[in-house]
Amino acid sequence: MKTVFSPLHAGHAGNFELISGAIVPAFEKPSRAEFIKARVESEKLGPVLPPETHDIAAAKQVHTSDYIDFLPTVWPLWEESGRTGSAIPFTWPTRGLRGDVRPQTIDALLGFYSFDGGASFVKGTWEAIKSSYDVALTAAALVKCGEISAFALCRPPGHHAGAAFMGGYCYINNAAVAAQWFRDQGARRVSILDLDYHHGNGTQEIFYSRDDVQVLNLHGDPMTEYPFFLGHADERGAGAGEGFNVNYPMPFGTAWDGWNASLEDACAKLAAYAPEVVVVSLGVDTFEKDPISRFRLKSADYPRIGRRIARLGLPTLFVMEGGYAVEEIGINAVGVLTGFEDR
Ligand code: FKS
Ligand code: ZN
Repeated sequence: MKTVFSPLHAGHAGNFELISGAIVPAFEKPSRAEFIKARVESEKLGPVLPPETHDIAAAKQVHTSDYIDFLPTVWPLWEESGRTGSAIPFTWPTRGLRGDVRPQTIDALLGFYSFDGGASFVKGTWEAIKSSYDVALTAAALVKCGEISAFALCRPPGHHAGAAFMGGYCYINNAAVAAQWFRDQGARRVSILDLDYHHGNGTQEIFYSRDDVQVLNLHGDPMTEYPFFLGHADERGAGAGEGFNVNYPMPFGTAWDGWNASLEDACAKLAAYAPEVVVVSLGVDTFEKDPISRFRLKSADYPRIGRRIARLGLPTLFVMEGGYAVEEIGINAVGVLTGFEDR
């Protein structure tokens, strides 16, 4: 399997986040991608290719044009306002406030285009976002051109980003962009299988009213787990999309047996939908030693996931999302991929 990777992710570094009452270095850090790349190489998964540069237009097929245009302006506006450090949102137009009026200062715009303070900017953040987008589309093109599968080693991740907002370490929704790109290239139906520990609220929002992209999501129950405000089992899609969004919220402590039962059900629904291509939002923060998550999957479980996905017999694009146990992130992520190749 070919991997697409860009070193430009590394400029998105030194970010901070608010967690458990303290501001700490962000868990989403450059070494994550480097450990995965190292494991791709040591396991001889296949060649590691640089991305080709893609026009930003494909991002605007799933995100609003004004949101995408905002992203490269953040750091310049931040510097113009005389600040250093990290640009972090801190005020949101929630219930009772005006979310329909686009404000004018950088602090206001950061809040207007986000749902939490988890997507911050440093100097190299936009270049990393763009490279992650290029990685996803380059890997998607490999699948379109006949590869059975490809691995988009994206960083930053994407599945929390909605049509007009960032959050949860995510800016451009790489998996959604790729799925839409497959549609625009002629695929009639695309399935997105989101295996990250956290619900892919952005992906759900983007495709919620559509029947041409099926979205299946396995995750920690939002009653108790981030992102809290989406991802319940009764969210099944709207209008033409009714029945094409499927959520599998699971309790803290879920281990292989419980998680695999959800995977089996999701795979059955996916097979019944008969898509032309599958996009896997590959998060490995379901791991028992993940520092911010509460499922109990073991390293030996990840190849089993890959084997199950391979049994669908469909062209498959793997798009990297979360995973914070950096020592094992490569073993687990690449474990899915070698499992897919049944080796
Ligand atoms: C407050 C604590 C909230 C945010 C967790 C974000 C998870 C991101 C992810 C992704 F795949 F997008 F990377 N924790 N700062 O793993 O879902
Ligand atoms: Zn996650």
